[in-house]
Amino acid sequence: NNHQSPVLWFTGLSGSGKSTLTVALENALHERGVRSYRLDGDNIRHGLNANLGFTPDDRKENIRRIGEVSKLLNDAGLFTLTAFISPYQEDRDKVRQIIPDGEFIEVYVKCSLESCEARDPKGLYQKARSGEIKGFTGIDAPYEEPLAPELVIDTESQSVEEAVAEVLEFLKTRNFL
Ligand code: GGZ
Repeated sequence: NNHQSPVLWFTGLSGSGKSTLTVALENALHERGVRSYRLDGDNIRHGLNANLGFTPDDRKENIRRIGEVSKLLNDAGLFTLTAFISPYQEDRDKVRQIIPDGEFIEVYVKCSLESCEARDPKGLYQKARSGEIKGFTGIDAPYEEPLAPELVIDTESQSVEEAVAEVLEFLKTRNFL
C-alpha cells in the first residue's frame, strides 16, 4: 500500500450503470477496510448543486464543483467514487489537473445508447424522445467518449461482480490496494 487514495471518476450515459457499479464497489472496498466516499446525484445535485440544471454551462459547473469536493475528500485520504455523466472531456480533464498525479482514475462505463435506452430505469429516455425533456444526454445533448480512460468497463457484456473485480484488480496493479 502506497498510502495514496484515488479519485475514481465514473463517466457514462444515463442508465449505463455508474450508480450500480459505484455502490457495489463501495461495498467491496468497505469489506477490505478501505474508507471511501461516493458522490452521486442524490448527495450532490439535491444539495451543493441544487441550483444547477442541465444546460452545458450548468453541467460544466456541476463537474467543476464535484471535482473540487473530490479534491478535498482525496486530501482527507478517502477513496473517492464519483458517478456523474460528466459528458465533456474538457471538464473531466480539468478535474484531472487538480488531483495529484496518478490519483485521478477515469473510468468509462461503456454501454450503447440502445441498451441504456432499453433499460430506461426512470423512463427518462422515453420522455426525451417525446420531447418532454429537452437536452437529454445521448438524445439531443452530447456525450463525449473518454479519449484515454484508465479503465473501460463494458456493462453490456459484464456483470456487476465482474466489473467490481476488474476495478479492484486495477487498483492493486496501481498499488492503491
Ligand atoms: C441527462 C438528466 C437530464 C438531462 C435529468 N440529461 O439516469 P439518471 O437521471 O439518474 O442520471 C441522469 C442525471 C444526470 O446528472 P449528472 O449530474 O450526472 O449530469 S452531468 O454530469 O451531465 O452534469 C438523469 C438525470 O440526471 N437527468 N435531466 N437533460 N440526464
